[in-house]
Amino acid sequence: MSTGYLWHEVFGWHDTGTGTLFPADPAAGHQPISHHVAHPDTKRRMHELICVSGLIDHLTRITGREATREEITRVHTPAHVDRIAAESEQPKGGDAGDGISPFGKGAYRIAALGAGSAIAMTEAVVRGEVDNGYALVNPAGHHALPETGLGFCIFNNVAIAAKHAQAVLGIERLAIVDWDVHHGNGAQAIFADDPSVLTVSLHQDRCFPPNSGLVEERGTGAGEGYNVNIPMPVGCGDGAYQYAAETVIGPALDAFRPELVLVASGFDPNAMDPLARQLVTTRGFTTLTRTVMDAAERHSQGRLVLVQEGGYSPVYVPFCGLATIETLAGVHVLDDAILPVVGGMGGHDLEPHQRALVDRVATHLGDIASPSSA
Ligand code: 3YP
Ligand code: ZN
Repeated sequence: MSTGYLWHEVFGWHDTGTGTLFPADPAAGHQPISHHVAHPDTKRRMHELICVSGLIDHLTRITGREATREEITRVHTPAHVDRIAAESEQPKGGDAGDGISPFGKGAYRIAALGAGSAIAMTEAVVRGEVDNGYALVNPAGHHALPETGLGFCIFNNVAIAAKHAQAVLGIERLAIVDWDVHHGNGAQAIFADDPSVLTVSLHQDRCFPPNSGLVEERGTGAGEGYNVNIPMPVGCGDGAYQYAAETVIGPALDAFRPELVLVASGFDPNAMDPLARQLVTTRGFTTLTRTVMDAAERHSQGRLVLVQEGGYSPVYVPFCGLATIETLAGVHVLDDAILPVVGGMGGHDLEPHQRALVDRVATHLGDIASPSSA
């Protein structure tokens, strides 16, 4: 068993500015602040815990590279790539596209390194250099659409890796599971009419993007049935997440039988996150990780690649990431120091309204065909 791991120091140099969600603007009442909510220190702290805990000694370091323009434009329009490149040359940088996603000078190359790192980890797994892998990239990617960035995302790292796997690595059918607490709208849109890519998003109901990620969004044309949204009600803990994993995520992967599983791994369902209202602990992330590992074992020769998305608690994200990668690697090096607090708070038992939502999603899984049943 070997697990790939990737982080690059320059991911910690992504400059998100001195606003928190909106740019600093004293006249509008937006006081400057030292840290944007998506400041990269949260992910850097996760990397440092992976090192200091000794988990790093159980992992195989994979080296990333910048994605090429050709690789990025498998997903994004040339106009989007050109705009990011041009704003990236400006002394004060620019914005990914929605006005709340600022970036500093030079961000193009950091974002290209994020996308290229997702590609590099996917190559390492598909070529059998490692069994599975975790690419701790920054900035995130899962909201980015072909023509624009959105929600702190510049390029859609996971979608770019998926297109690369199909174009270059000989993979025909793959699944993208997105457990970031916000909707995986990017992959949903990019692969909407494509039945060769199953997209499953587990997120908080209508959290972000606004009104996105409803159960009824199920893919279009030939892709109908191959997009699965699980819009969890606010206040879901480990029990609700476990029920969603065993009732929808595992069975959807069993129905589809992908050759490769990619995960958009956000830790913002965590119980201390400022940008959502879920209660998940390391127990929940461990359950999610086991669920995709077991499915990849059954259908994909274990080929599983996790790519970092959101997560905004500088205190808890490092433990969530540690537990996730420990699970991938089959080792335990350090207990979750926060679990005695957040794990004992209540809210972790499956509630009837949570069960009802998950059961409603599960009624649609019969539309997913695997190669043998197609
Ligand atoms: C963008 C503005 C409000 C919520 C925020 C979501 C960013 C994120 O973590 N997406 O996965
Ligand atoms: Zn998120």
